[in-house]
Amino acid sequence: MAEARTLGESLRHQGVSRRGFLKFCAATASVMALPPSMVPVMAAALEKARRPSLIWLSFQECTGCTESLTRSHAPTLEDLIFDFISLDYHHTLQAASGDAAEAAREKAMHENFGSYLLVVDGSLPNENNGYSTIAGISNLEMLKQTAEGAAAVIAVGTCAAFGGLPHAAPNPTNAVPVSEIITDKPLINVSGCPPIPAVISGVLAHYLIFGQLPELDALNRPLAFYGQSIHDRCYRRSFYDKGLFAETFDDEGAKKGWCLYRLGCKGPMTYNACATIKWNQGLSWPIESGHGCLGCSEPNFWDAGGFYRALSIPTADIAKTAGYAAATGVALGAAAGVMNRRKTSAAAEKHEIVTVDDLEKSS
Ligand code: FSX
Repeated sequence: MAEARTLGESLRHQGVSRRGFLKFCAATASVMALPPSMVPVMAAALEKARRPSLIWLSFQECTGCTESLTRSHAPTLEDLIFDFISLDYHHTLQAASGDAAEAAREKAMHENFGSYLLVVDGSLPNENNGYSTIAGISNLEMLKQTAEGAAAVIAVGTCAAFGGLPHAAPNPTNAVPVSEIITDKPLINVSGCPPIPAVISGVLAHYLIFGQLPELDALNRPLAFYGQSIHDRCYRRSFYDKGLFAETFDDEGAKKGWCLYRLGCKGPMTYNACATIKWNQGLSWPIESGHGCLGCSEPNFWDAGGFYRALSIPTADIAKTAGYAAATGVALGAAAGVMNRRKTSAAAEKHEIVTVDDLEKSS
């Protein structure tokens, strides 16, 4: 259960040194894109903060979000974060099972009413309440019960944020995101299938430090992590700007690390921090491994017309634009960018993925 002592006291009790604590604050500030001047402010705020109770509910999902969190390296930011919170209920990580597990959830809700954090992964079956249950309680009912006393709700993963895989056609359970059920609480979407673990912990750290959710984008995602597209920060971007594209996964262009746009990369329509934070302890990320971005942090990415279909500028248009750009000295990136914005602006505003096929159907 949440402890009365402050985080500073709790960390000292666990033998975390002052130096280790400040290193944690500096790493967290960097992940959250905060200036170094914020480190002492964070340290002071965290010292005084009390470990909040956190209840984590998992509904229709693949457990990838929890896997992502547990695959983070050690000693981790995430380890420290879990010293900073009291994780009172989590199906996969808790030791208790059966009645004892449910009793822990009820105790945490009761003792911390109004102040605990609720994390949800997975979407909600909104059609057949018996489709997915925990301890005989439907997912819908458990979410409503648990959200009632929560200070804020964090929807982790694209399933909880936008419906995700269970929402994909034909959506047999009428899966809906958390935001369609809980409308009277501060709610943040940490999308991605799965999300980057440092983004999950960064959001938790922000809440602990500032006592509120961070600044959000139009889809309720933290701007610090979802404020720029994959395309904007991609290290292959210079090849896109020069009109150099891989045409197959094993051609000369692919071997030279050229842009994966024509192989279906959804980077231009996808907002996430993979290009900067990366995965596997910052080792690599999909595009660095030679595979285009699937757009997994955007709504409807499973139904968006094919992971390997190119986005909205048909190949012929790219060629035309490249010719025009070469002839006039206008950079392809700028010209293609204008074309891309014009053709997809309505969808882009909603951050939806639009493929060539979609455009051809609608024209
Ligand atoms: Fe969904 Fe997460 Fe993808 Fe899986 O909990 S976001 S299917 S990684 O597990 O919810």
